[in-house]
This record gives sequence, structure tokens and C-alpha cells, in this order.
Amino acid sequence: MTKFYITTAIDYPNASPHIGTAYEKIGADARARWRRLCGDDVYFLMGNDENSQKVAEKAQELGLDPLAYCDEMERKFRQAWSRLSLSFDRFIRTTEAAHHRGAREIFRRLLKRGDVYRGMYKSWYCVGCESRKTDKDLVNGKCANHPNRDLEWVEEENWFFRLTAYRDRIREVVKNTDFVEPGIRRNEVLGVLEEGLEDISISRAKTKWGVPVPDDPDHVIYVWFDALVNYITGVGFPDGPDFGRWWPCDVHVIGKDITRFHCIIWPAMLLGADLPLPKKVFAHGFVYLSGEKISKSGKRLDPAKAADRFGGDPLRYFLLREIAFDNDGDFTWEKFVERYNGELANELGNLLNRVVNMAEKNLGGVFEKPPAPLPQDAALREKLLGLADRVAPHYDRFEFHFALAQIWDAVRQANRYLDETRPWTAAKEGRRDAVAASLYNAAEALRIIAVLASPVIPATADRIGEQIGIGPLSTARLETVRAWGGVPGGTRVRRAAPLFPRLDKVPEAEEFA
Ligand code: ME8
Repeated sequence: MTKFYITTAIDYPNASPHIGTAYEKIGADARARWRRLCGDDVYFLMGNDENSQKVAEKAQELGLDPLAYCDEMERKFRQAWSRLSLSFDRFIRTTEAAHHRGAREIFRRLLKRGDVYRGMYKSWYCVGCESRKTDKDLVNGKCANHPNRDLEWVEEENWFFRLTAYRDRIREVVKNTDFVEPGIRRNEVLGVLEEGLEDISISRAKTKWGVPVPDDPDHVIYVWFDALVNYITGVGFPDGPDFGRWWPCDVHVIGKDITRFHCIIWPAMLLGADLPLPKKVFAHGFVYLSGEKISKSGKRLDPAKAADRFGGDPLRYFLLREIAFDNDGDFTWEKFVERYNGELANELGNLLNRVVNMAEKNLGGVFEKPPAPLPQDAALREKLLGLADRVAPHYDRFEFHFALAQIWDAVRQANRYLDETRPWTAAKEGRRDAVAASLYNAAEALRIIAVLASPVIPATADRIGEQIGIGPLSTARLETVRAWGGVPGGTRVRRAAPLFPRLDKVPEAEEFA
């Protein structure tokens, strides 16, 4: 069985998840679910980046011990993620002892190789970014990403990593392979590599919260250096039995703002530790809220609140249908309601309603294998049986919007099939065979649509399966949608609440802040 190891960025838990961080997790989840559907043995890692200064600051602000604060935030994150049906296999926390051990082991390996050395660090530091800033990064003396925060001037002797030693090897990989995607991010990374690198400081003397440097307990390891290591400690580095099975990772899914860490520093750390590089880093775009930047302290949309009201699937569907994953995009409630009422309620929800209601009314609620073909069957069957091949390349390239466009094309065709075969007229005219054929084929179309849409709307796929009487579909396999006839004759429908009750007004943004 092919293995597929996928990760997301681990989140700073100094605030609850927002719609932007949720977007990343949803995209990675859709890909993980797609690979499971294809039969891969999938390992999907997510988690929280707890050893950061801003987490310690937040805990202090609340008068809490940082670990107790992180425990509470883990609960919040898990709750939000479960409302969005995220199917991660493991949720790592970088305060775990096993993670500390792994981070220290990487530090030791680089030290042993001679690529970690003592040096004098003098720099502006933005705790918001947890990153050093040079004069050219500043706007009016502040970090461009965190204009409301004061920068810290840090001047101390600490430990440095010889990043410069790895530049040429990393440049070769980035230039000659598809290690970094999409192309726009690859070019940015290449630009940075062309400009030249500096060695980086990887410890802090004045901070107490973090992973202690081996044999130097007065220093903690720089948070990014420790955070990146989660991708290997999450699968058992250094001596866990499954490490060799999962590593190298198939894809790290991250946001476009953290490519330098993942595409330059992380590969250098791995090369220095004699470990294989991940196969790919995919950097998605940013979500804006009605055109404005989302921030943990300012403009925000709480995905857990939105999922409580509308369900996780509509949010998942909207984000992945509206915004191309490699690009930036905008969330507005107007657009959400438009797609919800149009594509989810009127098109998919209505297709299911029509099939289930008409089966109850005309067939005693039981699907029968079609006694005789109808002239419209061939076109419907051809469309649906070709759907898996049309969506596959899109799912595998994180082009969820294209995969969904193909699937909704099939939803519309299935609705048209009902319009054209007119089972209600056939019923009135006593042509029972025609009624049975039409509803059976529409149910088959629904089955295939549900399975292929399940990476994006898993709970809906299950509900469709339940209502057409064949049970949950989010764990089905791809082979099942390459053949017609998966709904057994004699299957009884089980009508339940409509999938997507229509929304009659645009929600107030404040309710979800
Ligand atoms: O960067 N739209 O954590 P984080 C889309 N702990 N994605 C967004 C976004 C938005 N508006 N805002 C943030 C960190 N993200 C580090 C990562 S990994 C070893 C350490 C993305 O909580 C962001 O790009 O600030 C990142 O990939 C993820 O959310 C977590 O952001």
C-alpha cells in the first residue's frame, strides 16, 4: 500500500483558530481524505506551536502558567477542528517531552557536524512573527505585519546555525525540481537564495520558555528551529519504530508567509542532520475578510461559531470552491449565502430531496435495479463514470475549485436527467418501469457524486449515503465509483432533514467575530 504523509503548519495558540488558519487545515484535510479514498495509507499531522514567546506572553497576561494555558488552548483547537471534520491522525504539541528530545537531537547533530557555533546576535526581533527583522523589513520603525507591536532589540551571545553552508544544495533542489509549489512561491524562494543567505541565530538567552539547548540550560532553542522539527518528531524521530515508514513527508501544507522557514531553513537542518528532504512544500494563499487582513487580535471570523450555525461542510465547501488554493481570496457573507443557497441547497440538496421523495411516493421507498433502459441513461452514466478521472488530477494538485466545478457539473446533469425522464409524469401514466429506472439512475449519480465530493464535504457524503439507504460514503474507495450499480436493488430510502436548509438572510459578521 502506498503511504502518504501530509502535514500542516502548527499553529501558535496565542489566540483561537480563525478562518485563515482553518482554510489551511481544510485544504490539507481534503487532500488527506482524497488520498485515503484512493487507497493510500495516510498519516495526517497537525498540532500547536507552543514554545513561542507570544504564547508565554499571552499566558502571563491571563495570569496563567504557560503550560496550563496551552492545555486549555489545545482543547479549544481540537473543538474547532472537530466541528470542521478535520481527520488528522495525530495532534502534536511542541511541549511534549518526546518533541523536546527530538529537537535537542537535531541541535546536537548539527553541533557535532560543526554547523552550530557561538556568535554575537544583535537584531530587531518581532515577537508577532517570531522572527528577526532587518532595517529594510521595517515600515515606520515597526514590523510591516504587526504595526501595533513594538519591536524588541536583542543583543546577546547565542548559538548560530551555518545556514550559508547549505545554500547551493538547496538552490539546486528548488531550481531543478518541483519541491516548492506553486511556481510563484518557488520563484520567491529562488530569489532569496540568489540574493544570498546569512547564518541564523537558533537560541535565546533571555527567554526561559522553550526547549533547553543541550548542555547549555541557560539558553532555549529558537522557536522556529524547534517548531520545524515537529514534522519528524510527529512520526517518531529519532528512534520511533514508524519514523522510517513515514519520513520523508509527501507534502508540507503551509501559508505563503512562511516559505523561507520551510523551503530554506528546514531543508538545511535536514541536510545537516543527514535526513532526507520532504518531497514537497505547498504554500497556499491568504484568506481576507471582506477585503481586509485577518488578524488574531483584530478582524476575525471564528470558524467554530460559523460551523455551529451552518455546519462544517458549507464552510469547507465555500472556502475550497470560492478560492483557488494557491491564490489569495476573499470571504464575504454575501458570497457565502449565494453559493450555499445556489450550489448546496438548490442543486445538491434538491437533487437528493427529489430522489428520496419520489422514491417514497412512487416506489414504496425502495430502489429497484432498472428493468429497462431509458434513452437518457447512457449520457448520464458516461458523465458519472468519467468523473473520477476528471477530478483526480485536480485533487492531487490542490485545485479543489476545479474538482468541485467538475462535480457540480455532474450534479446539474443529474438534475437535468430527472427533468428529462420526468418520473412524476411516468408515475401518473402508470409506467412504473420508467419511474424505477429514472430514480435508480439518479440515486447512482448521487452515490458517485457523494463519494467524489467527500474529501471536501465528508459529513454531507455520509448523510447522502444514509438517505439513499446505503450507509456512510465518506470512507468509500475510488473503485466503487468506477462502476455503475453500487446501489443494490431493494435498497430502502431513509428520508431525513434537508441537507442544507435555505438561508433567507445574510448573517451579521459581528456574530461570528
Ligand atoms: O506561522 N489565510 O503559526 P500561525 C490563510 N506557528 N492562511 C493563513 C492566514 C490567512 N489569513 N493567516 C495565517 C505559524 N495563515 C507558525 C508555523 S510551522 C513549523 C510553524 C496560516 O498560527 C499561516 O500561513 O501564525 C500558517 O501556515 C498557519 O496559518 C498557522 O499560522
